Amino acid sequence: ELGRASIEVEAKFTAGPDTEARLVALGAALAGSSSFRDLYYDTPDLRLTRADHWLRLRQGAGWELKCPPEPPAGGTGGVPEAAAQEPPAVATTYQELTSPRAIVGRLCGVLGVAPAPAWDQVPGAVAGLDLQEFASFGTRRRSYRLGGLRVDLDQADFGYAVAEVEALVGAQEEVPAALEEVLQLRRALGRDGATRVPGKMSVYLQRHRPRHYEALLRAGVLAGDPEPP
Ligand code: V4E
Repeated sequence: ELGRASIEVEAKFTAGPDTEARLVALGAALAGSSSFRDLYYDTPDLRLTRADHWLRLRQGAGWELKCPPEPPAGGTGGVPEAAAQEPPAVATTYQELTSPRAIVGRLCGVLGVAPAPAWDQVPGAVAGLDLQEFASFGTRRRSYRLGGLRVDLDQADFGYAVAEVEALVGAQEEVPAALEEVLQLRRALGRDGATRVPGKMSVYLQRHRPRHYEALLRAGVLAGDPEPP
């Protein structure tokens, strides 16, 4: 299972008027434009997102769960306990689950309940686990490809633009090399330096769900602003 895991290494940055020209100059090709709407779900007491688990229905793509990569079996060579508690860094690593069985299994693990037979599809589990929508927003995206990297330039419909460099790898062992590539391209494109750039969700919650946002700051899942807004 872990060998086939889809692990996403990504770093956000602030795009400028020259970002796309820079990408093309570096040899990147426009891979496509898309528009989609994401609906995000959590328990009423926010147990999924406080555990850094992000369940969403992406229009046109289906259900996805973004969550921390599972610790390797055996318990050695994994991320030390302390590192798992650290606030989000400039680059993040998430597993992206798309199969209903994997999604529901992971949700039940986090919530500490046994999967019910009726939860073989995600909507059944969403209803059964009393998950409720807490965020909904649309994104217009332009995607570039450069070697094994993807760069997404996102414009969210609540008035926030953010870009990200992303690598998709199949196994934990490939993460360090991918991380280096991602950070190198981020440096080449952005003016953010070592500054963390908030994702769409962070800004959405801050503006529209301030209590949820505060809860995630306290849980160490989201990082506070490095400077006042
Ligand atoms: C993982 C996560 C969230 C879920 C949304 O992930 P994000 O990559 O921001 O959205 P999007 O639309 O770009 O998804 P993609 O199409 O790339 O799959 S919301 C918050 N997190 C955690 C998180 C974090 N703590 N800090 C940063 C910089 N990013 C994500």
